[in-house]
Amino acid sequence: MHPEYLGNPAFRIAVFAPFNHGKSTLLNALLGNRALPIALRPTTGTAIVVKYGKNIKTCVRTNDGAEVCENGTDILKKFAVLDGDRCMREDVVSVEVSCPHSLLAKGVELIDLPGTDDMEAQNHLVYSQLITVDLVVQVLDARKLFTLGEVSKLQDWLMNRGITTSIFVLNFMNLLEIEDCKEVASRARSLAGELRGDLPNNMSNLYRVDALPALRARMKGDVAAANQSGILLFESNLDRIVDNLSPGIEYIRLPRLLAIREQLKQNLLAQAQPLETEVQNADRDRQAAIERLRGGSSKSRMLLRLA
Ligand SMILES: Nc1nc2c(ncn2[C@@H]2O[C@H](COP(=O)(O)OP(=O)(O)OP(=O)(O)O)[C@@H](O)[C@H]2O)c(=O)[nH]1
Ligand SMILES: [Mg+2]
Repeated sequence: MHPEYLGNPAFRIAVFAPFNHGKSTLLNALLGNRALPIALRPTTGTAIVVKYGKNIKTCVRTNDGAEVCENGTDILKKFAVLDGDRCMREDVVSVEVSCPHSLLAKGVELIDLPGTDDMEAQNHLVYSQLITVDLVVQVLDARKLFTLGEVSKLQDWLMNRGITTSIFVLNFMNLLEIEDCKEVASRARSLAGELRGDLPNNMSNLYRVDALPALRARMKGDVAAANQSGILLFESNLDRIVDNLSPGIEYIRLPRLLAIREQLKQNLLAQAQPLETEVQNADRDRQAAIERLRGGSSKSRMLLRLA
């Protein structure tokens, strides 16, 4: 976690889901631009932080200290997309895209993350990023019958780290048969109801967005289609959530620091335990040796006095 975590004025929102759930498509739909790489195979290959800028521009820093900045986002293909073996580039330190958008202009940062459940390195990166964000947007795939168990495992992980602000986006409803929509929607509602966390009562934690139709509608400027895709409602509610949570951001962040500090403490204690046992054993052996010497010959007693 960054040492300036508590003082960072940006409100950070990250998307979270297994690969191919439409995380990048959702963010693109919000931005109204195909800025972030999207594809059918595992795609996003690092944390891409989207910040406000008048024009679209990408800056990549690598571990040799170099920084490459280019207009547009084409260089993401080189630095921020998984290779044919679904591996990330190890030399990339940070990737930032600047983009014009009213949410970003307010100081929001959107973070596109790699998908989980494919490679361990990506999982590790995603989880290390999640503990630094103020709101987690969990994307659900309506075509997969998600169980409460699957989703609440993540929720437990978040809660154990003091992360209580997350919302759900139900994607791919546009690909379901009409008769299945009702059941999936009701399942998602009950799941979101069980996992409300700390959002204000008057704010929903579940949004239906058809990410790809939303992106297409946004790019065409088709307001009716955008409305139908759910992206407009999602966007305006995201705005409300940010307005509502931003003033008390320290109350979101401090519990996380405390939870993480506690976890680190417990980890360190667990690591110290074998050493502690070894020291105790050595102490016990020494005491036993001393006792033996006490009961022994005068030569032993002389050694004892020296001990
Ligand atoms: N039909 C349909 N396709 C979608 C929708 N949302 C996303 N897709 C497609 O699903 C595929 C995966 O989308 P991405 O946005 O790259 O998924 P992701 O979760 O970012 O994937 P990773 O970066 O690999 O973790 C792309 O081919 C998108 O075009 C949707 O609502 N409807
Ligand atoms: Mg992606």
